Order: sequence, then C-alpha cells, then structure tokens
Amino acid sequence: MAKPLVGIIMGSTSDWETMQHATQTLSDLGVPFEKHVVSAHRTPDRMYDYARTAEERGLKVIIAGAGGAAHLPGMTAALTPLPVLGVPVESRTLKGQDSLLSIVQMPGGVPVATFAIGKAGAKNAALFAAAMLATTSKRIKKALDAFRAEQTATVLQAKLPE
Ligand code: RP5
Repeated sequence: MAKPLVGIIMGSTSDWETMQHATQTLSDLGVPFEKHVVSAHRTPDRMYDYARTAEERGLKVIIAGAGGAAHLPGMTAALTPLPVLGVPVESRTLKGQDSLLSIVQMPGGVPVATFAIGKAGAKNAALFAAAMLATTSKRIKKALDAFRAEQTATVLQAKLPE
C-alpha cells in the first residue's frame, strides 16, 4: 500500500454514508488515502493529535466531513498547515444548512475550502484534492484527465427516454 496522501476524517460513523463517496472517488483515481472517525466534540484529543501530526506523517491534504455544529474542519484547519477541504454532511433536522454555515463561515486567517452539502460535496472534495496533487504528480494528472474525458463522453452519448 502506498503512503496516504489524503486524510479523510469524519465526525461520526453516521457520516460514512456521505463520506464514502470521497473514498470511492480517490480509490477510482488511484490516490492513496486513509480514513478515520475523528470527532471535534466527542474525541477532541484524537482530533488534536491527528491534525498536529498530519503533515509530518506525509499527508498533503485533509478532507473533513461533519454535520450539525460542524467544528471538525475548522478546528483541524486551526491545528495544521495543510489545506483542509470541508464537506457539510446533511443533518436530519436542518438538512445540512447548519453544517454548511458552520464550515463555510471561518474567520479570516484560517481557511477551509467548503464544498456542497452531501454526496456531491464529498465527491467534489476528493476530485479537488486529486487536482491539487495532480499539479505535482503526472500519474494522478493522467487519472484525473481520463476521469474528465470519460465523464464528458458519457454526457455526450446520453439518450433521454422516448
Ligand atoms: C457530528 O454530529 C457528526 O459529524 C455527525 O454528522 C453529527 C451526528 O452524529 P451522530 O449523533 O450521528 O453520531 O459531530
């Protein structure tokens, strides 16, 4: 197994249904990643250790998904110099609007790149991470270019029902 370049973390096992779309996308592109449940509220010490050691362990980018009072992406960004991509998970009560606003509204100085609520956000965060890595990896660039070409071909060939 190659050393992980992307760290995928999520606040709860209940976020997996959404975040699996990030892992699937990275797997399809052949980008090595690791995945863990790290809760800002329930396991703050784990979050601290994870974020503090991420760079020295060789990670290049972190994707953090959380729902509700979604502090994980922002707190992780506060603890590591690595770029953090935030995925707002769709919450049951407020449909992820709470997650989105609590991830996107970071104070100036501590950025979190914030994606769409739910599956599309998880998928796009993975594609974005791959695009960042593709600036220095020909192999990942080739995989990403092939993905884009295939996506375009699929849409061009699509037929609507009669
Ligand atoms: C957040 O609380 C998690 O990211 C999750 O989206 C939400 C609910 O967690 P569970 O109560 O389902 O574990 O920390």
